[in-house]
Amino acid sequence: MLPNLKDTIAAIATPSGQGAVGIVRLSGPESLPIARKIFRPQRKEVVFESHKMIYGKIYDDMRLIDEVLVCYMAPPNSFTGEAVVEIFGHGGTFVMSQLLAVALKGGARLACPGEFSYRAVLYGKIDLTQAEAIADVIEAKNNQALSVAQNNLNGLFSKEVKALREKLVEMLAHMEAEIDFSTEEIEEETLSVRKQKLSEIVKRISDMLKAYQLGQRLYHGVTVVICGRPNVGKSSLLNAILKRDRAIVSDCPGTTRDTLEETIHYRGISVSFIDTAGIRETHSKLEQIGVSLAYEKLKYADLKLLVLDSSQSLTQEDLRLCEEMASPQTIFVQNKSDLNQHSLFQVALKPFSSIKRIPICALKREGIDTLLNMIYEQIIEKELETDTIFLMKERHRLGLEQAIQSLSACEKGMEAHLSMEFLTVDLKKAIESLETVVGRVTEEDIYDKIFSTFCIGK
Ligand SMILES: Nc1nc2c(ncn2[C@@H]2O[C@H](COP(=O)(O)OP(=O)(O)OP(=O)(O)O)[C@@H](O)[C@H]2O)c(=O)[nH]1
Ligand SMILES: [Mg+2]
Repeated sequence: MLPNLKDTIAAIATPSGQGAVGIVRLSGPESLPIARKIFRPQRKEVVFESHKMIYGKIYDDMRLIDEVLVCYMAPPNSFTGEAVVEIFGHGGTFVMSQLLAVALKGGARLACPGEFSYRAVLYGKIDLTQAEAIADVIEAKNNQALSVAQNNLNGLFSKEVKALREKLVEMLAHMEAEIDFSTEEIEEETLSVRKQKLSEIVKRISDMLKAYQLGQRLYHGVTVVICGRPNVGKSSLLNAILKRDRAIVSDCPGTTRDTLEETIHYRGISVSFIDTAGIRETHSKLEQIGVSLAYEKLKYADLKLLVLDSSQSLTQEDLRLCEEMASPQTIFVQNKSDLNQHSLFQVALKPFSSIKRIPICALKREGIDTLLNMIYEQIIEKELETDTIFLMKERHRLGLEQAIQSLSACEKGMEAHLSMEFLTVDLKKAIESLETVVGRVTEEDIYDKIFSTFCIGK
């Protein structure tokens, strides 16, 4: 449900807990009158000027609540674009809740989750992607995610989408003019120039979609599944990565039955490693469950480590797994490099020369850093070299994908020499899809889909 925008809202804007300073924020038409009611400046003659701190005390009738600094921000030069008052008090949980209570008693309503940011969007202070980025900056779990969120907050992403939208609007205007007037009067863009422009826009949007996946990985972290037949050293590898004995290791094939998941932070990215049961045909019910769990985890892996025992020749099971898993998302980990390599080991691997591989010794923790680096490069670094801006929301992806679909339909239509009326329908759809990414969605949509997930005070 949409909150009432006529209300003046208040909330504690700083995190709960002990802090040197805490802020209660008010936004709305009554902010200043409420501040006048509850705040007594030290120097009686001072007047509220925009963006100026005033020192004084907050009272609940006669009862002193806190010694504070108060800052008034006149519209439209505030975070929400409305009249905003921020009260900087002493940051204890109790004091803050008392300050908030006085503001509410003075006539404000407690803000709904995300309502400050929601108002900021409605009053044109920030756009949707920036509002979402606020939540992301606050929630960002690691450095990479933080810089991605900041990119969005700075509006880089929306600037790009808006620029693409402008180009399409311009093209649409030309095309509509051609429908309305006879073609001699209009300086006509040739069909090929127009096609060229469209395909450039499609290319740019597909780059952004690729970056979406990377953004997801940076933000949520990545999952790496360790798999292979029994006894090759999967659990030893997990332990070597974690530098502690997390998983049971034994020379008895079929030791690991369950999946074990542990997360490390590597160069600012959280990487979850999942150790799985050794994959083999088995009559043991428990082991069978373990094997199907392993396959389940493999489905959602960002990267797969297929562990092989290089001191032995590849078994039928190894070969089957190599074939099943041969893909750019797989690394062959040749374990037990401390033992003599079996003479047939490399020979058997010949058909898989395109797959990345690395020798390691999990037992002595040799080659682990190189492996981690390889994982990092595989998932992150290569793609980071692109200059694309990263997106983080499913909503962005959907909007961009729909835009591409409509643009492709438009391109096909051009090739088939369809009439301009048909082409403009697709173009309009594409423009609308881009608009769902940066704005112009219904207000109810905005509130329900985005802001209601924020915490109060943002
Ligand atoms: N020499 C040598 N032995 C290793 C190495 N890595 C693991 N092993 C041994 O190989 C045996 C199996 O190791 P695990 O880590 O339990 O193997 P696993 O793949 O998890 O086995 P399952 O859980 O049964 O599927 C143990 O005896 C380990 O000590 C290594 O690098 N060199
Ligand atoms: Mg194991």
